[in-house]
Amino acid sequence: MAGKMSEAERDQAVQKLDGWTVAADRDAIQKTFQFKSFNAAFGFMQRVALAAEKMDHHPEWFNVYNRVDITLSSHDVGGTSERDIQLAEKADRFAKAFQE
Ligand code: H2B
Repeated sequence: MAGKMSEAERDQAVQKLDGWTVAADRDAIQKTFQFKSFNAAFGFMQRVALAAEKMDHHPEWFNVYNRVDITLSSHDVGGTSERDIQLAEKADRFAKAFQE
């Protein structure tokens, strides 16, 4: 189980990700994904859900129509961990497939 990242570690890792930012009000990372349709958004969510379940690491998310807001944090360590970064990278990869 990956430990909590320091602020510096987290900020550096987030900069390497595509479009993810640190949440304003808590130690978490977030990104808004936009798709062409609800179908594409929900397809993406299903793909992320399967990966999340496999990792035993689950997103906080909100969907309306073609938009999916995702917040990632590691509740067990009370902040951001390497697992959040890994899930963010996976989400980015899956999103590309549903945005083509
Ligand atoms: N997801 C996230 N995002 N953070 C966690 O700390 C976490 C989780 N813990 N999914 C897992 C499940 C924990 O509740 C179980 C008991 O391992």
